[in-house]
Amino acid sequence: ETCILVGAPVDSGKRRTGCLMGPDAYRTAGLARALTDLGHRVEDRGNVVPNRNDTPDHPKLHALAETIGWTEALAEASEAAMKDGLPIFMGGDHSLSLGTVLGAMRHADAEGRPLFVLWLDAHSDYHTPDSTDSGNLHGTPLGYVTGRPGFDGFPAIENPVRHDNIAIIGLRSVDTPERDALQATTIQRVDMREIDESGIAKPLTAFLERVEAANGMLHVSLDVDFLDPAVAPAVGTTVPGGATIREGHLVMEMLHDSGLMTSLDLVELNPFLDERGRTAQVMVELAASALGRRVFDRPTRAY
Ligand code: DIR
Ligand code: MN
Ligand code: MN
Ligand code: MN
Repeated sequence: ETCILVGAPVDSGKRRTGCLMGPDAYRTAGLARALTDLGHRVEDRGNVVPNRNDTPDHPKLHALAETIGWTEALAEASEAAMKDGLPIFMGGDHSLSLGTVLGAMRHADAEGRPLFVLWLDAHSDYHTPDSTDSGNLHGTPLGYVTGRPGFDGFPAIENPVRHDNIAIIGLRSVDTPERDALQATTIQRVDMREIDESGIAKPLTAFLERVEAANGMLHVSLDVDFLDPAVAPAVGTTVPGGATIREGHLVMEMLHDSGLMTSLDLVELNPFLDERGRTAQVMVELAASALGRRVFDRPTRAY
C-alpha cells in the first residue's frame, strides 16, 4: 500500500488553539516509520496551505473565512492524494474533514462508487451553521457532507453522502439540535451505552458488511476524543467515559482486516495539552493497527 501523509494544521474550527501543532507531533511520534516498518511505501506531502478567502466575519461563526479557505484547499489535496494511494490526514481540528471528506466524495464519484464514512468521536459533528450554539465549525462536518443547509460560502455539495452510508461510533456528547436531527435520519448511531452492552465489534461489523456489499469506498475520521481522556488527554473537548485503548485497536484492526478503508483523518490532537507526546503516540499506534500491525497473523478475517 502507498500511504500518503498530508499535514492539515487546521486550527480555525474552534477557539482553543494548538491543533496546528498536530502534524509535526505525528511526524515526531514516528508515524512514517511505523508505516514503513509494516512494509508500506510512505510519502509525506508536507502541510496543506489554506486558500485565501474574503468572506466577511460572521456574528456567530468563528473564523468562517479561514475555514472555507481550508475546506477548498483540503478538498483538492484529498482528491489528488486518493488518486495516488491511501491518504492519512494529520490534523488539525475536525473542521479539516469538511475538506477531506469532500475530496473523498469527488474521488468516489469519479470512480462511480458510493462513499461511506465512519466517524469515531464522542460528538456527532452534525451541526449546521444555523444550529450550532458554540459557533465552532469543527462541530459541523457531518452536517456539511450530508448536504444540510446553511453552508453559505463553502463549496457546494453536489452528491451528498447518504445517511445509510454513515456510522458514528463512540457518542456521548450530542447537542439537542443535533440529537433531534440525527434521530430523524438512518445514520447508524452507536453510543457508549451500546458499546458497553454489546461490544464495539458488533455494530462495526454490521457497518463494514454494508460497505462491502455496496463496493463502497470508506473514509474513516478518528477524533482523539473518541478515546477516554485517561488514555488520550491531549484534546480540547475531553468527555469522560470514552473508548479504551483496546476498543480503539480492535476497531482499527478490524478496519485493516476488512481491506475497505480508503482514507483516514487523525483529528483534534492538541499537543500543547499533552504530556511528553503520549496522545500523539497513541494515535500513531492506532494508525499502525489500521494499516496492518498485529500481534499474530489471523487465519480468517475478524469481521
Ligand atoms: C460541540 C463540540 N458539539 C460544538 N463538538 C466537538 O461545539 O458544536 N466535536 N468537539 O468533536
Ligand atoms: Mn483510488
Ligand atoms: Mn469531532
Ligand atoms: Mn469530538
